[in-house]
This record gives sequence, structure tokens and C-alpha cells, in this order.
Amino acid sequence: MRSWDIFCTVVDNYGDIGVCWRLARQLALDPGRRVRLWVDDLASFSRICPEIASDINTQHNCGVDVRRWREPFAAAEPADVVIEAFACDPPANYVAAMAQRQPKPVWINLEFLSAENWVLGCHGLPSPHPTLPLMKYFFFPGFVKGTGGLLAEPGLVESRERFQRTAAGQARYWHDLGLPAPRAGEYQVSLFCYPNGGVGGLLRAWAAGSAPLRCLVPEGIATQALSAFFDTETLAPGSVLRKAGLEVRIFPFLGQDQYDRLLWACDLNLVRGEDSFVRAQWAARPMLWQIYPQAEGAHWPKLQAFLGLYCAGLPPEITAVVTRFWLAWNKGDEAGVESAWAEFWPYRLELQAHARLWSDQLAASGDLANKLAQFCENLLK
Ligand code: TRH
Repeated sequence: MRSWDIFCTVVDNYGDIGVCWRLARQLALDPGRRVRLWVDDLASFSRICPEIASDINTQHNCGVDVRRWREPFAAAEPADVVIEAFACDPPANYVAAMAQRQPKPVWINLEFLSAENWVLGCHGLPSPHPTLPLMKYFFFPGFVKGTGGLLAEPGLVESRERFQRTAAGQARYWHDLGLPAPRAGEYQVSLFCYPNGGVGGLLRAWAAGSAPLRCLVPEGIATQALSAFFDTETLAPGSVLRKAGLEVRIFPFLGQDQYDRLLWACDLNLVRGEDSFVRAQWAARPMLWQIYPQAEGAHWPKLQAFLGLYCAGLPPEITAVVTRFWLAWNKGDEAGVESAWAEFWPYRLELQAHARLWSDQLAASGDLANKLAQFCENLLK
């Protein structure tokens, strides 16, 4: 039996815990592993997994031993494998205990996702601790062979295929969300973004479109733009806003699995950050990504690097359209987004086919949890 400890600090938003929770759940599927997940913010955790109580120090869910990470950190026996997510620094007394342990734990820093080329040169590199007899390894997720891959639970592609093929399953899904089934010919779009000046441009384009479009928005997202466009302050879960062919529905934040299905059910997904971005790729549907904005524009090369990979299989004219749309969206350029939509959406069938090919390509290069487990097993030998 191998023990694993995963440490997660919630810096902001839901991506940190979103990634750690997926990883912990998948690792725990193997009966040969005992997985503990240390999280410093259970309130954020409970939003993506409503079964998690935000005021309990120790709880079990999906085979994972979930612990509240509090300082001062009470002594805990270090695990065989210790994962710190996104360089979050495990507690000092825990690290000291790791140094005492024989054999030493395998210590991994699970890094942020990037499509940049340098990742290939850094994935798997060791880094000795400055003062303790410990080695830490950098594990980089990625989109290509030679990286750590992307999180994908077993059976993901098959479940998605089944869901997208069966109208009854989708009808049940909409019903369970408390939403009417889509109207005939109506496009479904999910919208999850940071505050973005481009939202107004999209709403205008959608309302003016020749086909009906339903936009599904989690509570608290794009509130300013929605209030301004629909001239209302009333934006709560259950709100329905309408203008011409556009209908916007606000829904309560969903559990992670339900959110994944929303992405499967939509014709286009607007996603952000890291985890919803990855899930949109697994949804095999056209997408628009708002990257997490970083100081001094450090996110722009990351966005370009991803576009370079993602668009490699597309004809040049579609690449140009996708690039214009994604750049305008990430700049929050309202007029640019509105005009980019007009050239983007006519390519939806090509983009749909491409999204499926892209997902197949990702699936062929192996998933992160398995690659990570293999990497650690080799070090534990
Ligand atoms: O919430 P985010 O903006 O997280 C970000 C990024 O990860 C970023 O890289 C990181 O630096 C920053 O946090 C600290 O976006 P992300 O990554 O998509 O995470 C959102 C999570 O929330 C994801 O696991 C999906 C989940 N989610 C639900 O479970 N239900 C929902 O209704 C929605 C909208 C999202």
C-alpha cells in the first residue's frame, strides 16, 4: 500500500483545488493507494464539491481522506509520495519529518499548465533542498509527449461519447439542472470567465444572431456586463434574461462532475484559468479560453503557445479567425469580440470536428495521474 499526501493552498478562485481534487480522486481509485488531501480553504472546496463540509477537520469523500490544513500544523507521518500543488510549500515541520523518514518520500511539485516549449526541458527535473537531505521533482502537465499530460479520469472519453450520443441522457441532464430542454435549433453556450470587457460584444452579437442561442452562466460571473446589457440588477441563480434570440440563464455553481457535463452538453464553451480550460478540451466542443491574467503580461506567450499547438491542424484561414477571436477576448476588446464572433461561428462545424480530433490526440498521449504515479514508482524503486 502506497501513501500519498497532496498539499493544496487556495490562492484565489477554484483552479487550485479543482486540479487537486481531480488528481486525488483519480489516485484514490487504485486500492493500492491511500490518499490524503490537505486543503487550507474548505469553503472554496465545498463549492466545487458540495459534499465537503467547510467546518470539519477530517472527512472522507470519493475514497480520499480530506484534511483541513491549518497552521500550526499538527505532526503527521509523511507519506511515501508528497505532492505540493503549484509550489505551495508544505508545512515546515512536515518537511522536517520528511527529511527524517527512511526511505525518504518522493517529493513532487506539480506545476501550472503551459503549452510553452521550455516545459519539455524542465519536466521531471530534480532540485535538491537547500538545507535538508531531500530532493524535489518538478512535474509539468502539458499537451504533448514528453510532458506530464493532462488530468483525465478512466473512461472519460467513453462517458462523454455516450452522453453526447444519447438525447435522453442530455434531456435528463437539463431536467436535473432545472432547465428546460433546448429549443429547436437553439445553440447552447456556457460562459465562465474573469471580468471581461468583451462580454458585452458577445451578448450583442448573440442577440442579433439569426439562430436562437442560450447562454448558461454560473452565479457571480460576468455580472457587470449582464446587468448593463439587460438593464437589471436582478442576477441570481434561476434568473432568466432575454433579448431577441438570446436567452441567458444564471445557474448556481455546480459540483465538478455536473459542470463537466455542462461542457459536454454545450455547442461552445467559454472557459478560463486551468481546469475548466482542460475540461473544455475533453468536452470535444469548440471553445474560447480566457487565460488567467498575470503581472507584466506573462500570460500572452502562454496563450500564443497554446494557440500554436491547438491550431496546428486547422486551415490557415480558420487559424486566423480563431486567433483573432481569442486575442480580442483576452484583451477584453468589446468591438473586436463582436466582429470576431461573426467570422468565428460560421466555422462551427469545422471547429467541432477539430475539437474532437484534438481530444483524441490528447487522449493518445496518456493522462497525468498515471504518468505521475509511474514517475513516482520509478523513484521509489
Ligand atoms: O477558478 P479559476 O479561475 O482558477 C484559477 C486558475 O486555475 C489559475 O490558473 C490559477 O492560477 C488561479 O485559479 C489561482 O479557473 P479554473 O482553473 O477553470 O478552475 C475552476 C474550477 O471550478 C474547475 O475545477 C471547474 C470548477 N467549476 C465547478 O466545479 N462548477 C462550476 O459551476 C464552475 C463554473 C466551475
